[in-house]
Amino acid sequence: MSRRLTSTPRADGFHMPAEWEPHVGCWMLWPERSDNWRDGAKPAQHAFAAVAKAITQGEPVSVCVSPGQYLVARQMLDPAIRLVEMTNNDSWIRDCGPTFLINEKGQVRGVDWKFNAWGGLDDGLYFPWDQDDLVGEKVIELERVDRYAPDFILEGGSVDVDGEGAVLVTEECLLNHDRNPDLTRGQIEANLRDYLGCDTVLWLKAGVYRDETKGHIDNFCRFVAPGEVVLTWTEDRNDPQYAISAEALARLGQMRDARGRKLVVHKLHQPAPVLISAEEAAGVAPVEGTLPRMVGDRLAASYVNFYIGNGVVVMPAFDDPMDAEAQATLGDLFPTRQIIAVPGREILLGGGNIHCITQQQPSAFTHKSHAGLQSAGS
Ligand code: KQY
Repeated sequence: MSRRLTSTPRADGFHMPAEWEPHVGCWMLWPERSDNWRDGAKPAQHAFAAVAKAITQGEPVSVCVSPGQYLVARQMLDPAIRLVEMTNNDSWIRDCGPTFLINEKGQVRGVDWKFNAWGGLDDGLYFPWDQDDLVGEKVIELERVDRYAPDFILEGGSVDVDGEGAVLVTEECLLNHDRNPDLTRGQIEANLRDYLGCDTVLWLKAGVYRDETKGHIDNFCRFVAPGEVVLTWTEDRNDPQYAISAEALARLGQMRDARGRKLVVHKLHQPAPVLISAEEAAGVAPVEGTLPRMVGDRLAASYVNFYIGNGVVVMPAFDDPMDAEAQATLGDLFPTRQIIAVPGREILLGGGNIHCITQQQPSAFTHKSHAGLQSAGS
């Protein structure tokens, strides 16, 4: 059974662990809408299947799929992957799914945020989003964990935690008029503290150039260890990304995390600009209310959009000379994990990448704080 709780995770001793902590599994949603994914979503489905297969090397994967796509997905996905029938509007479970929390006693709970498709009626990316808004609650119920459901619009890709009290966010996203226009910066910070169990909110100004989420941190700057972050980077001063990343680097240099550490910043050089081709644009069915895909539009390609799974890091590749450098950097940062590069262009064409289509479920019983109890046999 899953109860709706009216207290807060912070008051109850729960917090969001870092992504590199152990997982019991990973959740995904199956893409199908032809107004966002080209060619009836077939190329994207192959890309999602490759991501799911890579993650299964270290943890079980559950893919939620609409009734009409069940047999298609079953045939395309590795047999080890669990399929769960679930109505949806699109496939970005990082953003519409739950955020799982843990406590020191080996318990897990979920936060079921409100979701408005990255901007609601004002400038959301599609309409409607009502089924996506139910995904968090449904996943939490399937896992039979208790649920917090704050009156707060938040996408999982707009926050990144170190599991030790710090959360990274951007002003471009969290303070955007299209998310929680009635809340002040202070009230938004209070919600992050209360529902992620964090102490320190670290604000960057903006995210990746032309990111349609309007500033998601998970495409721009992420924790890779306590006190260490990766930042998307370019040396090309004529690229609009340069000023954004340089400004972030300066801010990061002034910050201290919740434990008082200065941050070490690792640069991940972006690939050459990825532009939508004529063939790609022609493959998307334009629908009123869905963000159109126009020839020549630049996509927010970034290597920062990787998933940290048990034993693996799954990163997007763009068929670019920088792919190998990014893979080597991530290998240095995660020396105990296999770095698996999966083609990311088809996912990027839909507006995000590997991190955006995945949602980890942490394992409280293997959490470091619980290790003593475990070895004592309880
Ligand atoms: O987290 C993301 N990057 C999701 C982007 C949504 C795109 C919808 N077209």
